[in-house]
Amino acid sequence: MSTTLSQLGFTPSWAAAFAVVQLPGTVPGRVSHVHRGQIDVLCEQGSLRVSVPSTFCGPDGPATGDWVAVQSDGGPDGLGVLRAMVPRTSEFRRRTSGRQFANQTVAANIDTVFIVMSVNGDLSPARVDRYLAAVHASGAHAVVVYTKVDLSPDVRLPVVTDVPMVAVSALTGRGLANLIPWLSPGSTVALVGSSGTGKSTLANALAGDVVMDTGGIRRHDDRGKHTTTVRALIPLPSGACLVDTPGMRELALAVDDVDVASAFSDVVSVAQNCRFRDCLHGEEPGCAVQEAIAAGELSERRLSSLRKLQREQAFAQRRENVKQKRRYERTRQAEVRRVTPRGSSKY
Ligand SMILES: Nc1nc2c(ncn2[C@@H]2O[C@H](COP(=O)(O)OP(=O)(O)O)[C@@H](O)[C@H]2O)c(=O)[nH]1
Ligand SMILES: [Mg+2]
Ligand SMILES: [Zn+2]
Repeated sequence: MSTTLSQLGFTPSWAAAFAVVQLPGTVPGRVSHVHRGQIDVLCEQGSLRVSVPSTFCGPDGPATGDWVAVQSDGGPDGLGVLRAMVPRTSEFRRRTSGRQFANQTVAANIDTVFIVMSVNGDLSPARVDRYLAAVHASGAHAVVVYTKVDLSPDVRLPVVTDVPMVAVSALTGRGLANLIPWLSPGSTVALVGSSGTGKSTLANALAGDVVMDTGGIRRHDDRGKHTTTVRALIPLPSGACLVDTPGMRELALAVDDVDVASAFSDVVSVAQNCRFRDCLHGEEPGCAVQEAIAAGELSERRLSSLRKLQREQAFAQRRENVKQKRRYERTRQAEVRRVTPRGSSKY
């Protein structure tokens, strides 16, 4: 199947940005999949497997949704070569699980992030708060999409904040039309959420075709691997482009997302009326936040979500500082060894 660049969201402003980085002998393309040391790039000629030179590796390397300049040949084993990355307009990032405390860009150049939650699973407003904070940091807009409403038609959906909320069933098609406002030509939407919430099924429904592998929750858990194996970048009939992401067990904010409060403007704006500037919104007299919670104008959960994320980020920052200090000391020791010839310090 061949795809035109405009179906992938190549707007005139991207063409202009590409012209800036364009190198002779390269073509523009959009990253549809990231493998180890290689990426799949959709371009005018179709899908290209492209090798990623080591200068592009690491946390700032290409992610699904990136616009890149590729040379269609010249790589090892006849692969293409990544030559340049076009600067991003937005990036949805997370901290990888495990002890590395490294950041990962899940999707780049996203206009709207659909936070996908299934109504039959554990509907967790606290988790939505967490995703909302990550979307806020990404520079994209957020929509909460509640899926599988056919399973629990009477469920009461939690209203989280003033973020748009849409309830759908990918199986019956109910509610899908309400997503149209975010699927205009040239725009890119990313689906994020835990695995099994129905992201790939929703992608197939919006594509009107089976473009993604979907799997039961059980099969996914048993094998402990993602069932999202087809493409992650899907041009939709509406002219929008969709990015499906592998499910995440728990979303941790990127290590350097320090300004968590900016994603909680509802809490912050009320807090401006606290009597004390350094109010911790606990037992202090004249705490406007506690007053708003008592009056039912602010949910207590929003305050606790903010606090939890702030604690987590402070911890991640301390870890990061220790890591950088160690790295600095290692380089310094290496330098000392380099300028001090072996044996010269003996006497
Ligand atoms: N009843 C119902 N099941 C759904 C719906 N959407 C997805 N599912 C099922 O939920 C399971 C996980 O779906 P999948 O799309 O693979 O989830 P993903 O991990 O988020 O990509 C599959 O068994 C789907 O058939 C829906 O709208 N209604
Ligand atoms: Mg999936
Ligand atoms: Zn207060």
